[in-house]
Amino acid sequence: MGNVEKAYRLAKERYAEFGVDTDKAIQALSEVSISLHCWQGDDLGGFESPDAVLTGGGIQATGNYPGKARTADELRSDLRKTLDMIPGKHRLNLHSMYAETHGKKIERNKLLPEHFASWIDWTKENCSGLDFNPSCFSHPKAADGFTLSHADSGIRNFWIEHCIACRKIGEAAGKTLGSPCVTNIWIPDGYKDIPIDRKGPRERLKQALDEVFTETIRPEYNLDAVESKLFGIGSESYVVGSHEFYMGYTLKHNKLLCLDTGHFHPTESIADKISSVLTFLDEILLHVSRGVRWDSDHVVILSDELKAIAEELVRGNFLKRTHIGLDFFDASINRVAAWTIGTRSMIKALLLAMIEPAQRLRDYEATGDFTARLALLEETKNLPSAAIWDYYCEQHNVPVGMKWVAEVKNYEHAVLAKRT
Ligand code: RNT
Ligand code: ZN
Repeated sequence: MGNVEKAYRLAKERYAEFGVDTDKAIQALSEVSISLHCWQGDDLGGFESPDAVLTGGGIQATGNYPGKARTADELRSDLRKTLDMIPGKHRLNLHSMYAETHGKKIERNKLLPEHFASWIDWTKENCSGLDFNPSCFSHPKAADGFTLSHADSGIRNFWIEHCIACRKIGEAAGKTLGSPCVTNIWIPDGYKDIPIDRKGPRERLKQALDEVFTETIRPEYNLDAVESKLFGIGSESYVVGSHEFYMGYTLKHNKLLCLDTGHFHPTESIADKISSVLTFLDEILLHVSRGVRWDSDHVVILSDELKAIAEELVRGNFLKRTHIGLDFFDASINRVAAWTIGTRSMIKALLLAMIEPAQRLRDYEATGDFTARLALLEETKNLPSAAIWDYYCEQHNVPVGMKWVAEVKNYEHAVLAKRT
């Protein structure tokens, strides 16, 4: 028996003393899929054209670490490498600007499922499903920062058509892959400085969304989500699609609300929102990210906030109603490593939540023994969870501990370094 298994056996006994079945927990963990965002691999560049407009929307990646994927094949290769470092079966989250049009310029409002055929095939081989996003930024028609809520009906209609096209692509992907595609709409619309009219753009956005969602698509193929934001770079004073706006919209129209962990006031807890919104909504989408000061998209780490989110999902039995997507982009470190760190952290957080001595904590709470509740929460923090995690990785044939870093460095030397 190797050391990893030996350590697991001991850890399993320790957890059993607290009434936790670690075998059961790792089985449950293997059933959770995380949606990996394609855009970490190329700093949100996409493949529309080499001279694509790469800014706008306040979501530009910073850093110039060498080796960024330049083509869809390179991106898929990097994603494959990432998946090899991550235990479990996961999903791919694609943006429409990663279409493969084979040199032909296709306007975003004319995109079709065929432009994503290679992605869908690849997903079938490598992932458990595909999620999708209209790209309402990095485009001349988004240059002034407004899209679906634009005052110009021509521009508004272009983005409405784009979102409709994306829902159809989502539907086709969901049908082919046998797993519903979550198509998430995020728009950058907002003002840097104080607006006079906060109402008008919101009325236009509501109307535009109604048009986007006119056609009913079967939920076993496509699920619609909308993503709010408090502010962005260049939209500090006003964002049309605020939390209250989309909360209202999703409740009224039974859509999925997307909560991005970087899109709230820095002291707000996203974990605390989950049980509130899921009291009224059927399902939600999470964009797990890490806000640092004004940036909302640092690589996810095993922070208290991440742990709290995972705890809420497990404690509330919300995993079946929550689609977990990642949303960060860092161009200052190896991109495959960034993906791997963020995804492994998300899975670790879920594992920690699943091996929490839940019953005992609930009993303490129910009997009003808040002293023991706090004491056990603290004692739980350094139970030997690392041994469970290592064993989980080993069981799933992915590198244990820092071994994955060595593998990613090899990949960097062999593949990434050759991209100039
Ligand atoms: C931007 C949103 C959005 C994007 C991706 C690329 O603030 O978080 O989700 O990051 O769609
Ligand atoms: Zn997001």
